Amino acid sequence: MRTPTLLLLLTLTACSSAASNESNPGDATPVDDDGNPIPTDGSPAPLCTGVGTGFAAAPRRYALPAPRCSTSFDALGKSGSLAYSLLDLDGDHSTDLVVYRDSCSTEIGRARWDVYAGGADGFAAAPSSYSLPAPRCSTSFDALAKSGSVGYALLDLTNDGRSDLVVVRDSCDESVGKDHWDVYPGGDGGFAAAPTRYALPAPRCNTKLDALGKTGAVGYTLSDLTGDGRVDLVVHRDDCEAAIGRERWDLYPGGEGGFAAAPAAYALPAARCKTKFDALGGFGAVRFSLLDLNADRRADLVVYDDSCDEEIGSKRWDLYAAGATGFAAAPAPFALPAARCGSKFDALAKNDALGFGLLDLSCDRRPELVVHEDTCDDSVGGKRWDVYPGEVSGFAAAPQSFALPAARCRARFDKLASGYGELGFALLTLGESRGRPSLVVYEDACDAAVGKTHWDIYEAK
Ligand SMILES: [Ca+2]
Ligand SMILES: [Ca+2]
Ligand SMILES: [Ca+2]
Ligand SMILES: [Ca+2]
Repeated sequence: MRTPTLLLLLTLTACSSAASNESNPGDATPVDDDGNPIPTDGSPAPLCTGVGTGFAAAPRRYALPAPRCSTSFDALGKSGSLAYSLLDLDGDHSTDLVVYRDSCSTEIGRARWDVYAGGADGFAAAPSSYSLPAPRCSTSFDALAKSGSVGYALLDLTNDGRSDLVVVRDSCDESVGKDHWDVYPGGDGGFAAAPTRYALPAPRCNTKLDALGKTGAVGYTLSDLTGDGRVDLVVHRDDCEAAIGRERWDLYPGGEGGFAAAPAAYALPAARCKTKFDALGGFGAVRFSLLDLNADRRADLVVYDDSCDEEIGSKRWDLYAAGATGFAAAPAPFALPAARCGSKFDALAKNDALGFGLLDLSCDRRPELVVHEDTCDDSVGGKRWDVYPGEVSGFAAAPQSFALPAARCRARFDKLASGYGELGFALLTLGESRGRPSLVVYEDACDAAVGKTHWDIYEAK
C-alpha cells in the first residue's frame, strides 16, 4: 500500500472530534479531567487546547493481542503471511488493529477481517469478526486496497464516519468505473453483502473515472472542496479542455447517491511564475499543495515555494483560501518563522539538516510547524521539539518547547516517525486519547517485549 509518511501522520494524528460532552452545571467554566474547558453551547468539546508542553517522560503500556501465525504486532502494519493495518474501521474515533490476511486462516480476507478494537489500555485480546462481501471477479478483499483487475479502496462515501469498501473498477463488469462505483457500506460487524451504486459523471476526454485519482490526459483527485465532509471529485487537468487547470477546475460534488452528473466551475488563481495550477503541485517552479490551513474543512491551495519569489518559503507561504466557488483570486500571506540552521521552510516537511513537519498539536485542526531535528542545536530531537503554533495568519514567529522522552536503545526522537533502525515509533492517537497524538514505540531492539506484549505510549501533555 502506498502510504507516504506525512500523509500517514496527518491522517492518523488528526485530532479526533469525539468528545465527552459531560458538563458540570454548577461551574462557570466547566473543565474536563485535564483542566481543559468544555463548551456549553453543544458544540463538540475540543480534546485539548494549546500545543501542550511535551510528551510524558515515562511510557505507559498499551496491550497487544498475542502474536498470530507466528507474527508479532511489532509494526504499524505488515503485508506478509500476516497482513494487518491500523484503521478506525468502526468510526468510533479510536484506532483498531485490523487483520486482513492470515496465511494460517483462509477465512481471513475471503469471508472476514479480524478487528482488535482499540481501547484505553490496549487492543482487545480477542478479535471480533468483520464480514466481507464475496470475492468479485476472482479477487478477494484480502488487502485494504487493490489496483489490479478489480480496483478498490476504503473510503467513507456514505458520510457516516465509517470506512466503506469502494470498488472503482472490475474487469468482469465494464459498467463499474464507467457510470458508477460499487459501494459496500461499512456497518456493525461488517461491510454490506451487496453493493449500492454510487453514480459517476460520464468519462471525459476518453478517460474513465475508474480509479480514486489519475494523472495524464485527465487528471483528477478526490478532495472535499465543498466542506461538507464528503469527498468531491475534482478534475484539475483535461487535455480536451484547455481552461481546466488554467482558469478553473471542474468540481463534481459528492452527494448521497453519487457525484453530481455535471461539474461546477471552481475558479483558480492566475498562473504564477509561468506555472498553471493544472496538477497537484509537489514539483516544478511553483510548488504547492492542497491543505486546509484555515481550519474550515475545505482544502486550500497553499504555495510554499516559488522560484520567481524569494519570499515564498523564507518569509511566508501564499494561501489561496478555498471558497464556495473557487480559490481566492489573490493569496493571503501566511507568515513563516525565520530560516534555521541555513534551512528555509520552503516545503511541508523536510528531513535534512533541519527536520520539520506539520502536525496539529492543539486540536483546532490548524497544523503546527514542528521542528524535530536541527543539526545546529543538538537539544532539538534530544530534549525537545520546537513547535511554532499555527495561527490565523501564519505560524508563530517564536517556537514553544515540546519536551521529549530520553533517547532509548541509542535512538533519539528526532523524527516524527521512524521505521528503521533500533527503534520503531510514530505519532498516533490510540484509545482514550485527549486528542493530541502520543509518541508510540512499537519496536525496540533493546526490549523484546515491545511489539510482542505491548507498545509503549508517551502521552502528550
Ligand atoms: Ca461510511
Ligand atoms: Ca464535499
Ligand atoms: Ca480551508
Ligand atoms: Ca493546531
